Amino acid sequence: QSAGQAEWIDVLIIGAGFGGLRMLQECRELGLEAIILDAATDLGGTWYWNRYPGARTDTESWAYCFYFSEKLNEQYSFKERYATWDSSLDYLNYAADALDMRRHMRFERRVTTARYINSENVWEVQTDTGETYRCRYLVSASGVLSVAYKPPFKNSEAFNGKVYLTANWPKEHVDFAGKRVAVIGTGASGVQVIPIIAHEAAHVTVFQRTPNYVLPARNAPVTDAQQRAIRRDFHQMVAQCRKQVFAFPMTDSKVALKSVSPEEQQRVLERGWEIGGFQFAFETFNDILTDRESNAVVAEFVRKKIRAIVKDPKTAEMLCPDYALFAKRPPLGHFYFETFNRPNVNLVDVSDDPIEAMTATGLKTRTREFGDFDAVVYATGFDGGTGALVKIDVRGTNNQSIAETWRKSLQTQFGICMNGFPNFFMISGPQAPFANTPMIVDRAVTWIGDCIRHVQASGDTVVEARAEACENWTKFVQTTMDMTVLADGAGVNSWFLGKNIPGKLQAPLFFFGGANNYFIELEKESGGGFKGMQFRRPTIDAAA
Ligand code: NA7
Repeated sequence: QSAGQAEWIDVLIIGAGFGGLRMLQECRELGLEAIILDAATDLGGTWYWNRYPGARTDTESWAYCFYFSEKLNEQYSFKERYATWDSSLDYLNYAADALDMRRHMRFERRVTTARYINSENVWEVQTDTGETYRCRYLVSASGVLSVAYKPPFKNSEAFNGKVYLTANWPKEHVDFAGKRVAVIGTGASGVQVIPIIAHEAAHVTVFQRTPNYVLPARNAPVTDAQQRAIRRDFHQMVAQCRKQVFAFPMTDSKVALKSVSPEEQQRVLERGWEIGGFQFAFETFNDILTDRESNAVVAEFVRKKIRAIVKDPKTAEMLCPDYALFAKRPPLGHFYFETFNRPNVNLVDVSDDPIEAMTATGLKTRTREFGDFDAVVYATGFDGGTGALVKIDVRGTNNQSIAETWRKSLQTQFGICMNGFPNFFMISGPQAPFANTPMIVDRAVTWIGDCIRHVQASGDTVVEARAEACENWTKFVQTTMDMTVLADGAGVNSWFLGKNIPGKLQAPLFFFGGANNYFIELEKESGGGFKGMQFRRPTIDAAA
């Protein structure tokens, strides 16, 4: 297809999840024509794909929303403390209809290439359906965790039973009744799916490589009184999220664990454990992520809880992590540890005896064989942060590819834009915070909108991050990471550091200096006239 047949659009957005929809809204305010392309058959992003039983948010539902319209949320009823995947989809569908967004979305189109043409200052984008688009601004809202990782076990086709991936769950109901099921992986997805499958299946064997600090979610229905309070306190909630280190609707403790007696430490932690959720980590003490000794006290508290819940001492020990709490992302559990007390559930530790191959009836580790399974569920994670964009052939000013660039070094300005890739923005790109996603998205999109307004006001048409600004942000991402126990993730396959994907660049994929501080940095940059950005006219190609 020649460029002559390309469709022109001011802004092309990749991905119809929270990020894409929020960006569409911003484009309207900017007066720019925008469309969203998505590979799925419908909107939803993460919540379109991750429809496994038990999938839900780990952020309170009423704070996992669009923040730009109080009215939008006023007319919506949040059902539970944590929204299930279908409730999240319901909310996104409700918002898309209420804001008449659907006509700007095109589905079943996977973006395959995106090329910046210097002389024309346009992005040319192609899809797997053979369409070509040309746009002034290209915005990726392709997701932080959208490319599923399935370990390449030998003979993976050999298994005769059913194979499921939590990150690409079938739309049809999967019936596990009477079935013998293997689940591989005990990250946030495994922790959610295991208790539900265990209720239904004849037997579940859980293959665990690294145990996790699973914190009790303490889910509950939202009562009418709570619903009224949610509506009444909307602005307070938004302000609270903006001030919190992970953009959650909670207030960070001002007390250091070290500053109080051991008795007081236990009392506060007990209370946090009862409240559940990430309040356990943030509303209790303020030095859990930064002080190794304080962290060790909390880690031991969780291990004691695991030993108290899980009746078989050997299983309990296998479930106890021995690294710093938060070196890996702690999942929220819905009776996760209790599940191991069921007679139809057993745990297999594969940390020193890795899974190597599939067989007709199950799998083989280096020294053992496990068979007799009707189904294998992979809950084995994602190629996080950079995965989705690396899959697209994105090329910047010198025809350099994003994948090649990131193989050598990852440098961005706020995880939003890069040097050498003009008029290209990422929503929740690598080096942005990993936190309450809709809030990170909201702040990033506000910044992108302001940046585009700045372009429009300046009379220039090209904007790109300065190399020096990207270097500075990258250093800041590393320094702040090193100040926390998250740096310990290097030893425990943390996907925060790219450690879970063989051959991937090992670097912090996220900014952990605090979502609250991130928002301040964004405002400083936009309020100060975007000093880290370069605004100019298009480069005229000498050969043209
Ligand atoms: P995670 O947190 O990356 O979990 C993946 C799990 O799969 C984890 O327990 C891995 O063990 C395990 N895994 C991966 N490869 C293997 C092999 N080869 N053998 C055995 N076990 C393996 O992904 P999730 O989907 O659970 O959660 C991702 C995020 O999505 C979550 O934090 C939320 O924010 C939403 P490992 O720990 O690497 O030893």
